[in-house]
Amino acid sequence: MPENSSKIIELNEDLLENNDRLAEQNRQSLREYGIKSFDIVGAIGAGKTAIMEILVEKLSKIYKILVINGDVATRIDADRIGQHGVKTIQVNTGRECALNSYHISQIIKNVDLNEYRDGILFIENVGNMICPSDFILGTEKRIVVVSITEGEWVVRKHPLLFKMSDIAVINKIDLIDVMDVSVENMVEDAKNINPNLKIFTTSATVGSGIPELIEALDL
Ligand SMILES: Nc1nc2c(ncn2[C@@H]2O[C@H](COP(=O)(O)OP(=O)(O)OP(=O)(O)O)[C@@H](O)[C@H]2O)c(=O)[nH]1
Ligand SMILES: [Mg+2]
Repeated sequence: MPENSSKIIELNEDLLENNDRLAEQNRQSLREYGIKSFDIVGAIGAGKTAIMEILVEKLSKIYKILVINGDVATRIDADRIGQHGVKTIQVNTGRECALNSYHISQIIKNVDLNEYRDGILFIENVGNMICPSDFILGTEKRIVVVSITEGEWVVRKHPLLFKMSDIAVINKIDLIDVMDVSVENMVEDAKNINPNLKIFTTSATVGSGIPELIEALDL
């Protein structure tokens, strides 16, 4: 192996090790304040923000909620969530295709976590099925969201993200009549990749499956 390649591999390993260490610190800090945390990963346009809008609308009546939205360039998602009356922080990642634990640690340092004591932190990652696999953020649970419009094979094609998640959501179920996909096969693929996954089929448009998803957050 050329010397440069081994240096690049070492650098990547360092990067991931640092990310894991910071993620653990994030986890500890959030636990200290009794904050339940969830990061939502998944395909571009699968409905991550739409689902979070419903969760925030329902849960903000009971809990203090902080939301971090990762996006390459805009603050559209943070503004959408902000309309539901909760505090949102937008992170623009520029050329980076996922949030990492450093982004979250910087926010945790600068926010008064006491304001969210015993509350909830939701983090929406950049829409991407590959990059977030490498970077844990230090949350209690990871939720992966895909939708039937990405095709029946979207689960099988991205096993890592499903392996690293606790909850899987298959969204846009209201479009089943116009999509030639088998939701049963998608669910089966997710189960085969990770037998511990809790799997939900939802429609953010009509709200189906959302009460079951909230139940699985174990708040
Ligand atoms: N029919 C239908 N449309 C949906 C559903 N969920 C979201 N959409 C639509 O899909 C589009 C994308 O939804 P978003 O919530 O922005 O998806 P996202 O995963 O947050 O997208 P990015 O943050 O850009 O990756 C929007 O036009 C939504 O209205 C659903 O359950 N059914
Ligand atoms: Mg979004």
